[in-house]
Amino acid sequence: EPPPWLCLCPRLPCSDTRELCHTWTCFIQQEEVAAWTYHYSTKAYSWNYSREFCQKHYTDLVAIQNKKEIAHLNEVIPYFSSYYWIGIRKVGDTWTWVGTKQPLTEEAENWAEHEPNNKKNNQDCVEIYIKSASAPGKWNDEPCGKRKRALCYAASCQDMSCSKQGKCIETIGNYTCSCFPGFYGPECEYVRECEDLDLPRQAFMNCSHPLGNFSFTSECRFHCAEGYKLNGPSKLECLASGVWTSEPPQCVAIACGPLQSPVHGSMDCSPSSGAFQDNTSCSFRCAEGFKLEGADLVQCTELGQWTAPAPVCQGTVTLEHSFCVSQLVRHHTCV
Ligand SMILES: [Ca+2]
Repeated sequence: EPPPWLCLCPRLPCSDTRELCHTWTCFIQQEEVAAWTYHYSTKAYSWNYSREFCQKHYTDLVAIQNKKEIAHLNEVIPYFSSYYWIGIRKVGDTWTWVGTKQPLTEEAENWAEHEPNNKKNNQDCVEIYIKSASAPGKWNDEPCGKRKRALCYAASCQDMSCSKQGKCIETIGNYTCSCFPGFYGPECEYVRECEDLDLPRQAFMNCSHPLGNFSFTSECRFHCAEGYKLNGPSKLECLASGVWTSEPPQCVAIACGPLQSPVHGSMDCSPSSGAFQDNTSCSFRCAEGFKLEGADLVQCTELGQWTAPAPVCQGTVTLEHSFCVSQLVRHHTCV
């Protein structure tokens, strides 16, 4: 991993934007100069006021990523006799990048010869010798109260960049968007759409569309008219890829369970087709010498249930109890 000071997150602590920071460090790997634009004050201020100026109008005092960035600054910023403050100062006894509060590492240092010399023991802030003849772009420690121009940077990515629907990646003086799944467009302003759903027969559909009609994160729930039941999922979701989680369900007519003709009797159903669907009715008769016990007509309701259980045909002849037991007689009255 690159040293932490390379990872500059102007708005959030590094730990909160690790992925973003990692992207920014890629600029170093790609040897890009900078991921933002530079600005400077036309008046000269103390270091503290310079920082306030930068934070008010831009992002912060510059935090330098590498030698190439220093060369770039030395090229684009004009010469000013008292030079420019940058975002390093002594904290305790350690030179620190103030934006990230990370200590200055040896490989990042760019001190002029014999600096930092801490002359008179009060040189706690750092200037950059922009366009100096003898040490262009080098650093020098100076008393913080001295007046110099503020050298600021402004990050290009803002809170609303990429419509908050993508990762904002700083480029030189601009940014690009890497859209999150489900979004597209230069600013990630568009949301992926799924096909419109046709309402299945005998079905009701209840949809929510947080981001757009039949689009990513839309959800549709289904239920069926009375006498029908769902065959398939009760809920579909539109995925980031722009397809539904599955095909829509179908509503199929509800059927009642099988009915059997009573022993010593008969059953007559209409309609007489094999499946006992909604509105089927069955009537029962018993053979000669048997009496029907229960309902003589049952119907299949819209809830898929018979209005009553199938009846039994009971014998009218009374038999001796011992005979019943020995012959395993059923459907007769035994005494
Ligand atoms: Ca000095």
